[in-house]
Amino acid sequence: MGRVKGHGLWKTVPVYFLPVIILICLIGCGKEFGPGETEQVLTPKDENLIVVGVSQVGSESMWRTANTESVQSVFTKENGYFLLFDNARQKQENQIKALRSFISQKVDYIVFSPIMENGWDTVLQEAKEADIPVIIMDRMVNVKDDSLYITRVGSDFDAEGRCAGEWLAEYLKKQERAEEPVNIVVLQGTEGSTSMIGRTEGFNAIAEQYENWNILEQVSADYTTAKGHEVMEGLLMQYDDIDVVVSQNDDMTFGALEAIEEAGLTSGIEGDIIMISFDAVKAALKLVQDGIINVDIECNPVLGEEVEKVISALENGEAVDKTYPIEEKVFTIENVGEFIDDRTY
Ligand code: GYE
Repeated sequence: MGRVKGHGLWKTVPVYFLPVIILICLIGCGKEFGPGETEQVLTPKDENLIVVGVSQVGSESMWRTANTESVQSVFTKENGYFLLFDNARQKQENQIKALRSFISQKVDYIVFSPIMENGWDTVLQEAKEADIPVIIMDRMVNVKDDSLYITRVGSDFDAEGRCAGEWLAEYLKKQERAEEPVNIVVLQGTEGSTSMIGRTEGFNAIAEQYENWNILEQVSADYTTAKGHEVMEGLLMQYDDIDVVVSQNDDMTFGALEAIEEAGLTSGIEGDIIMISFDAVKAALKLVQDGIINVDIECNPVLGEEVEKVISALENGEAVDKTYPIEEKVFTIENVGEFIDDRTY
């Protein structure tokens, strides 16, 4: 009674130990990690590896996948690193959990791309108290004390938004539509994220200069194709006179293009709607080449190498800058041919 039936050792194992045994097996066998859970560090110190905890936003877009690959290809054992990678699946609470787990595992560095700007003061203070340098990648944090992070490696999203506005102004001029009323809808990225805020503010700063530009709506579609489709479908039902769609990433653009087609409309150079996109992943550049997307503002996801340079500089006791700007281009049918073959993502 009260014992597992069977032979040998099992006879001596009390039934109430079973859940513990199952748990040990699960921890031992599992390779998949849920949100906030990270792979266990075994003995990286013995191997003299630098332990880097990376907290990623999610896998919402092609840009994000390319960014993840860039980080994973740099922080390898061959390069002297032990990478702890966590995917927060677009939830800030998962990201906070991941950061706390990195702190308790005493990683050497934390690298993270914050889902949204606000809400990081406490956990970053904890990292600071644990003496763990934090490097912000891609989106930014809004913290009172900027000593809570060492540096940020990422794009100037405001400049990207301005590029989109400036391109539109030039395009309308060339088309001799500069004086006509222009109705614009904006598909925004994840609410409260730096890339969404910057691209919105940058574009609006240019739009304000043109009285005939009329922004009908700015709606978040969370940087995904599914939401881009859904939001665009709604907008097309609401308005029958949309001239321009500004979609803050390519994935939402793909969804919006589906909705436009379903509504019996066309986009691009010869189309009914001018399509402006951001990121410039290869699949979108093909659509630029085909004249379906008018312009794609580049946002470079290949940030791993730059982040690694910061860490090696810190390892060598060198000073690092507070920001690392990234160079970016604007792609239209005129220049896309020169670049598309080299695009790896
Ligand atoms: O544009 C989008 C992604 O923050 C720059 O996030 C990043 C954005 C990127 O999911 O595709």
